[in-house]
Amino acid sequence: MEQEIQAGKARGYGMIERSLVIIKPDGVERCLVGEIIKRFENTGLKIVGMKMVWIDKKFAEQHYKAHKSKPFFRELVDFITEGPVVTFILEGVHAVDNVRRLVGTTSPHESPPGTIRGDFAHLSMAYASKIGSGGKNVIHASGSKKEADEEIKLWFKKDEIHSYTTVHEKHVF
Ligand code: 3AN
Repeated sequence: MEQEIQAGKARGYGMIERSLVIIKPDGVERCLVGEIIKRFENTGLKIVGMKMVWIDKKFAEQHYKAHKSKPFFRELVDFITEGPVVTFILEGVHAVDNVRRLVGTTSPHESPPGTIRGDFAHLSMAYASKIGSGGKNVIHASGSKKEADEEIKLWFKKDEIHSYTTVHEKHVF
């Protein structure tokens, strides 16, 4: 039985995914890095790559290319380049949806307590638009598997992503 479990885990059945997370400059400057990482680690999601980077505008434009036509595109780029960010890749069962569930909804004022955006922010995107800020919502997480693949390719080189076993895998995967 144990052998079958291990073999099943190794196959993943298309359900073991990776998602990209970015703790934005507001989260880093508010010293929330440890608190945020702890929430993901508590669920058993596994960090397979991690770094602190201060991206330039060109890189930010690439990351936010899907939002190029939005009225808040410039503010988005300005905000994410305002200071260093901490980015990491999380791996686990349905990682993309699970990470978004822990992060909450785009607008912190609609994000329930218990979520990262609900617990550490409260502004609305309507307010962010009015004041011309990039919507300081602490964290970014990939919105779909396709987005996760593209974002991981953009942010991480192959040799920055690691394969190892956590002690928790016996019980949480
Ligand atoms: P999410 O980050 O939840 O996937 P998206 O992809 O819809 O949200 O939006 C990307 C980012 O754009 C959000 N994280 C937020 O910071 C910002 N944003 C969204 N709507 C607005 C808005 N109306 N005004 C300013 N910034 C916004």
